[in-house]
Amino acid sequence: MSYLKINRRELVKLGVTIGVVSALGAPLAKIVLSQTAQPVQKAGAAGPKYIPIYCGACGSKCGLYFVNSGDAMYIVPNPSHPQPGMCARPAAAIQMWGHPLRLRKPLKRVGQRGEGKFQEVDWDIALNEAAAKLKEVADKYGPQAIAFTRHDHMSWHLPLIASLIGTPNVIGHEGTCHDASTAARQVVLGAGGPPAVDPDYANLNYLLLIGRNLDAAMGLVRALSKAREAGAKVVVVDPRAPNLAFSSVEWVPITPGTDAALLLSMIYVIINEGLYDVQFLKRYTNAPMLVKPDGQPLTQKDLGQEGSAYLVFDAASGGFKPLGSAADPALDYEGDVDTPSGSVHVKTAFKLLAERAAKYPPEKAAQITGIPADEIIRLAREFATRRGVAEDGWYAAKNGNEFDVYRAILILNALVGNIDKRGGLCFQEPAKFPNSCTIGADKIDTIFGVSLPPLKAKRVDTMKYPLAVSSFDALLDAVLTEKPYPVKALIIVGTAPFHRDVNTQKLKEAFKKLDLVVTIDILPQDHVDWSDYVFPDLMFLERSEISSAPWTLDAAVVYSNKVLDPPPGVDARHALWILLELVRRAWPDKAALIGYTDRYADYAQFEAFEEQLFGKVLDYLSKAWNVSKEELETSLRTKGYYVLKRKTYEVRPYKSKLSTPTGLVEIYSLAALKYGLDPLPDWTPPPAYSQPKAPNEFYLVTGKDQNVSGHFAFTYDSKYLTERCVWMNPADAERLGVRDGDVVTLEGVDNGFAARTCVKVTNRVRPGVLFAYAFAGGHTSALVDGQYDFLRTGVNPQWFTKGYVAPVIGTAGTNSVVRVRL
Ligand SMILES: Nc1nc2c(c(=O)[nH]1)N[C@H]1C(S)=C(S)[C@@H](COP(=O)(O)OP(=O)(O)OC[C@H]3O[C@@H](n4cnc5c(=O)[nH]c(N)nc54)[C@H](O)[C@@H]3O)O[C@H]1N2
Ligand SMILES: Nc1nc2c(c(=O)[nH]1)N[C@H]1C(S)=C(S)[C@@H](COP(=O)(O)OP(=O)(O)OC[C@H]3O[C@@H](n4cnc5c(=O)[nH]c(N)nc54)[C@H](O)[C@@H]3O)O[C@H]1N2
Ligand code: SF4
Ligand SMILES: [Mo]
Repeated sequence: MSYLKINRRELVKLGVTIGVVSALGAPLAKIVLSQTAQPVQKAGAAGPKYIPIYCGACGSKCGLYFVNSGDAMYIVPNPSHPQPGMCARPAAAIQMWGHPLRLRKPLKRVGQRGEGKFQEVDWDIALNEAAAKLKEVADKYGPQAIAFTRHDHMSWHLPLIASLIGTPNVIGHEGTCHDASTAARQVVLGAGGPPAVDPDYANLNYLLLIGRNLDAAMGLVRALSKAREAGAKVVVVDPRAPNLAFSSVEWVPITPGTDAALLLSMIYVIINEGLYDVQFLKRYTNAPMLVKPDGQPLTQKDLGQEGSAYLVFDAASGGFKPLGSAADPALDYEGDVDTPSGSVHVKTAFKLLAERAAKYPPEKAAQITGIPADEIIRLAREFATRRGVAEDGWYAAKNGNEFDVYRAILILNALVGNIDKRGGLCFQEPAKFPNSCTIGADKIDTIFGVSLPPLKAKRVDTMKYPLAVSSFDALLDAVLTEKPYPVKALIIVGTAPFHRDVNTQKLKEAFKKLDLVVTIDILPQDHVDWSDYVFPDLMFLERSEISSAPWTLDAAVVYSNKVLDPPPGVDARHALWILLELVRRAWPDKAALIGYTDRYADYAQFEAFEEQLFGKVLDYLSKAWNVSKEELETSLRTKGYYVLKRKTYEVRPYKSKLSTPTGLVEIYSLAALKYGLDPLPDWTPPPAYSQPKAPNEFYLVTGKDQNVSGHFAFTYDSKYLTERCVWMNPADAERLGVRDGDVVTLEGVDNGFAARTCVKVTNRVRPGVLFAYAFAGGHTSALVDGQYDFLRTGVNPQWFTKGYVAPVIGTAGTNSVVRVRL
């Protein structure tokens, strides 16, 4: 198709000038819309031009069309896309694009860190100065003293950028997001991040959502609606009612931090009533594995035999057999085994799980969770008899005890044998999407085909939290204590630490101590005020991108076309260019290793580099899947996606082993044991905060819904759509004498921090609990002007957190306990 050959820069020409007024009547800056008049349908066809993009307003990457009808621009869902949903945020994307507060020029700090005083400087000046400082830090302390933090944006590129510099420290958001659920998926299922396994939403019969609201991934909501039309039941367990609870969904309000007690109690009921899938447990899990009193599995070595296989008791032969080879492995064997060093008392992992669950009979769990015992019994029976699937978690950093919650969730799915079956908890077909670089012990392979020297240092976070994907708190420790080694420069790309991370005070101390803070963002978030150099980035409509599709069980790649240039007055540049320019200006020889030369100092030339990189990804995928590069490219650019492989059910663990130590679903986790953790889940009172004691002390829980995210908070719509008051149950309000709209003081019980906020009295939150949206309130940047003062109202829930981080897992606790003063 000929239009594919046209340079995209030529496609994105500035065209019609339209004054835009938002749906809510708020005046916006006069917006000049780019006329990306490149038709996606055949030349000559009438009507609007649908250009496939994917949404960049959160990490879900829902498939959308950017529509240019000639005199209007809007965004609609792409119904044939593997992720065909759309929420309120992309609806406001054009508003975001022309946002009056968008960062417009590179900024250089002129006041103290935290003051938010800047002067606008030229790109060359800002890049040269920041690069010189980076080089100075690397020369003095070694390249590992430079660290990056990120969310999804640039997460694919940053390992390569950091590897060029020679630092391992790319430390993302996961410590306050999915570290705990990912660690659980890893040890129980041998799987990775949130999309690696997911409920088969379209085909499930009964869905249990625990602390998950689904406003977060619209494609899943669409898929789930199919199942609900066919009669599926949905239960949400949450201290507050998320939007989903406005439909026929059952809302089970739970006391925060007690989910593991509920789950273990459900496991207790299912085991006690014999509602579990015996064959699945025997064949595909390590439930029959025999465990010694010291917690270690019994092996052939213990019996003085050759080999090191884990052993089970085979009821068919009456002897001990290696796990996986017994005709009838007993689930509930317990007995004494003769070994060369004496008799050892062993029990099956299943028996140990049953004993653990027996600590939580429904009456006991009811006291802990606040959910009546008969409801727990009903939920357990429904779950087992309706072949339920319990969602495996996304945002998991709430109370500090979530590793056990998510292990118990995965075990619950395994108990009813609903793993990788149609309608069950399924493994995603891997898209085999390439990495920008693969970091090995003796070399780093890059997508450019060149290898880089190995890294000399280890990441400061995974040294401390070996099961973490990332744990930003460890980076703050390295800054503050210079241990395990000093970190002196931080580059913050598309993430907002003051609203993301716990312990605001510690964050400020670390910011003060750093030699260099660089921010690449689109808006004046709080941390901008603490930065030395601020670089304005493109927003997602202004760049093209390729990615694997996260929220489908199929293997698919998705593509987003660049559809707009930055509006006039916004001199924003691609974050990859900014990062590569920092590298090139500090270490031209290192940048040259991947062919990034001074030619690209001219930003107009950068698109050629981007195209080259896109070509490398296409080459890789076309080889990995044996599809023609042209077919792939055409589909991506014109449809926005390419489905590489449809989901095939019942492969893992039935036909291929899992990457757990036993190759099976591990209800008894050998990986946890290795790290000195309890191999079975248990409930512990939430370590992230002190329990509320006085009548005016409340749990403060947080979350999102479709109107809420770090940058949607900045839209004028958000002023009206996003509640910036804390939610309080009417019973509590009456007891305290608080009326709807009253302003109260919240005081952190663990850190004494106090702030004023209004109260929304609503029965959408459980008694004893307050709810506040993440990211929406309590913004502090001096660059937020009067028209956006609503951003300063409400509280930032992070202010009240203790800063707890769970050992080994690295997950932080974003919930807290606050005292309400009138
Ligand atoms: N609209 C919107 N969508 C997003 C994002 C966004 O910022 N805005 N961000 C994206 C990201 S990064 C992620 S990780 C996903 C997250 O998607 P989800 O995991 O669905 O996360 P939340 O939307 O925060 O929902 C968490 C829920 O947990 C509840 N909760 C808090 N404490 C407890 C507790 O102790 N027990 C139980 N059972 N529930 C509790 C909260 O009330 C909240 O309803 O969303 C993604 N999509
Ligand atoms: N209390 C509480 N804390 C939480 C959560 C919670 O629910 N409650 N959620 C947790 C979770 S799940 C996560 S993932 C983290 C998320 O925390 P963040 O990563 O801070 O959240 P985002 O909303 O993704 O932040 C987006 C940042 O990127 C910027 N941005 C948006 N688009 C672009 C772009 O195109 N380019 C660049 N360079 N910047 C851009 C925004 O201005 C903002 O600074 O917060 C965690 N912290
Ligand atoms: S859930 Fe909403 S914000 Fe996230 S990618 Fe989908 S449409 Fe965009
Ligand atoms: Mo997240």
